[in-house]
Amino acid sequence: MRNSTRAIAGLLMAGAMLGGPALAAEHEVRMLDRGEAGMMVFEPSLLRIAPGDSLRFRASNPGHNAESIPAMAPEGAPLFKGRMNEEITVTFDRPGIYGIQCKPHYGMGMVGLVVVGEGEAARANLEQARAASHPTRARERFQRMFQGLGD
Ligand SMILES: [Cu+2]
Repeated sequence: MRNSTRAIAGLLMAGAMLGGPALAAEHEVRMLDRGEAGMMVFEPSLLRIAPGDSLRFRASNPGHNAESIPAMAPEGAPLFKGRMNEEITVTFDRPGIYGIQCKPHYGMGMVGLVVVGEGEAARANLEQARAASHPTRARERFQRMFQGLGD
């Protein structure tokens, strides 16, 4: 057990040093009636991930779904749409900015922002994503998330 753990750590380190595709990570996002940021939230709501990583949306509370905001997706990126209470896993292969919404609570600001990749590739659709229009609560939360990007 200890040896295999060490072997996996070694592989991860080798991948990181080569700058090549390391093992893709899966990040958990909870869909909550109440979180640290208030009512009806994805938690975390702002994620920076690597191309090829996945998000798994956990139905921590019932009555939510996760789906794309079409105006906030890189050119040519596939859109996704989970059903109510569905724990979907979405893989993000294409660098760029992605907006996520819970359809029934979009108007209450239940949105998330995912940045895939780094540098220019990740920012290719930044202005377009920033310019997307939303209901007031969603717009306010997105503004804070974009500020959180720090660039
Ligand atoms: Cu919701």
